[in-house]
Order: sequence, then structure tokens, then C-alpha cells
Amino acid sequence: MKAAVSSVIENQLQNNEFLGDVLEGLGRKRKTLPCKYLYDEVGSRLFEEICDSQDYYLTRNEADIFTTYRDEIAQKFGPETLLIEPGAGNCEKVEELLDAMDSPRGYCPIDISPEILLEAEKRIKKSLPEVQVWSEVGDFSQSEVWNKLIHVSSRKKVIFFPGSTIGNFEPLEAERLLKLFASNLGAGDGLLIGTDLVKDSVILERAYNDSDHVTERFNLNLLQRINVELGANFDLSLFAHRAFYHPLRQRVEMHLVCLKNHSISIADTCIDFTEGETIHTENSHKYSIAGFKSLLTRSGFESVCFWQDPAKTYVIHYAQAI
Ligand code: AVI
Repeated sequence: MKAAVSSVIENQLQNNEFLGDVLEGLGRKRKTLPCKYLYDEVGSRLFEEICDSQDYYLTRNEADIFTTYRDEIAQKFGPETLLIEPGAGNCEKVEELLDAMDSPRGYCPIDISPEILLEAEKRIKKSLPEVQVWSEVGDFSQSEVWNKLIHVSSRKKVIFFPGSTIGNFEPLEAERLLKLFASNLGAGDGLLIGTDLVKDSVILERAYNDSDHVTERFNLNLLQRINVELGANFDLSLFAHRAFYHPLRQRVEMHLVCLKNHSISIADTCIDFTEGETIHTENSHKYSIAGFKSLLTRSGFESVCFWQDPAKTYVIHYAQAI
């Protein structure tokens, strides 16, 4: 009973934060919504579908790099390394790497979803029973969850941050996050991180406007989530998905474009929309190799090496904390 009551309170707190963020974002002159809210249950499922789609090359090409170079990557870590994965989700990408590592000290996935972590932990314990797993529930962009990992001792730590997730942070936020990572590592500890490369806008725009319209559903689902969880009354047919490459900012921007003047309400607040205005829902920053190396340097790391797919669309960087 106690557990049930505390989970109700936790849900309410989360909903309050969600409502506050939504009202703040939609109250701005240029409307925006934080991209972290794209990932409810439906959104996470749609994102998995995006990753499997032909047009979204990132996941496939990153996986190819891991398959080709996993032994070389694992050798860089050395024996008895503790692997930490912020935002691990279902921990799908790590098994191949753990398997290639020499006597791994263990694996620490961090994620905000306890359910997903529990499932992943069970799976890893089954497929790699010799690997110790310490899961931590929390927001990896905040220092609190990192403090909980201090008790896990190891001769070497490597933070594993694949999937071009760093691209969803504004450059200054990305620097802040990498500095947080560096502050939780000792000198010589590692960072293995995936980044999508700057490239022809046609290829980039196709990846975020896939021919099966999964990204469109993923983007629009955010309004549906606000309707379901916050009792809003968005009419999804009055918004369209738009994703385009912004060459100066070196990022793909995802928006929801309003198709007709109208108003909606969320928790007694009325919000007006004008035809043509957009809600900015996500940025995916693309980096050159040199550009990312300089971000690493500014954040307390020194670049050691990197690996690429044959078509040179994507990079996995390995860096050491200074
Ligand atoms: C999770 N993240 C790295 C994806 C990206 O490419 O920015 C999210 C995504 N948004 C639309 N398609 C994929």
C-alpha cells in the first residue's frame, strides 16, 4: 500500500514538472518543447522503429563500426575496466562490447526508467553471467546519480555514450555534460562516444523525414502525450511534421508546424497558434571530426583515436580524461 501511494505521488510530481515545462515552452514567443518528452512508451517504440528504418542510417552505421572494431576498441580500455552507460535504455548496444572486453570489472547502466533497467539487467546477467551489473535509476545529466556510483571501485572506468545522443544537446549544454562526465572520471579513464557527421543535407533530411513517416508519428506523438497526460485538447490534424538541416548551426531541427489559426487549452491555460508558426521539438547537432575533438578538449578530455564506417557517415571517438 505504502509503495502504491509513493508511486502515485511520484507520478504526480513528474506530471507537475511535465506541465510546468510544457506551459513554459509554449508560452515563449518561439514555441518549444523539451525533446526528452518525446520518449513516453509510444515514443520510445516509435524511436526503435526509426532506428530500424532504411533512411535513418545512424544506428545501422554505428552498429557496423562496433561489429568491425569491437576488439580494437576493447583493447584500448585494457583489462578490468568498469563500463558506465548513461541513458542506457534497454542496454542493447553494450553486450557486444562487454563480450570483447578483457575481464570487465562490471557494467553500470544509468537510466530514468527503473522498469527498462530491470529488464536489461536480467538479460545481461543471463547472456554474460560473469559480468557484475550495478544499475542506477536517475537523470544522467545531474550529478546526484553519479554520486551513487562512487562506491563501485575499479582500476579503470570508461563512459560509453553511443547513439549520437550528445547531438541532442545544445553545444554549451553538451560541453556541460561532457565536463560532468570528466569530473566523474580519473586521469586516464575513458569516454567512448558516438557522433553523427556533418554531411550532405539531402542525406540528413531524408534521415529525419523517413519515407514510412515514422519520424512524423514520433514528433506528433508529443502532442498526443500532452493530451493524454495533461488533459490538453490538441487536434493533431492541425499540425505537420517538419525537419530540416540548418547549415550554420550544423543541426537538423525538428518542428511541428501549425496549419491553421486556432487555440488549445492545457490545465486552464489557453494557448493561441497562428498558421505557419512552429513548435520546435528537437535539435540533432552534427559534428566534424575536428569540431568534436575541440569540444572534447574544452570539456576536459584528450582525443585518443576514432573509428568510422566505410561510407564515413558516422564516428565513434575514444578520449581520455585529463
Ligand atoms: C536519440 N537521438 C540521437 C535521435 C537523433 O537522431 O537526434 C532522435 C531522433 N529524432 C528523430 N529521429 C531520431
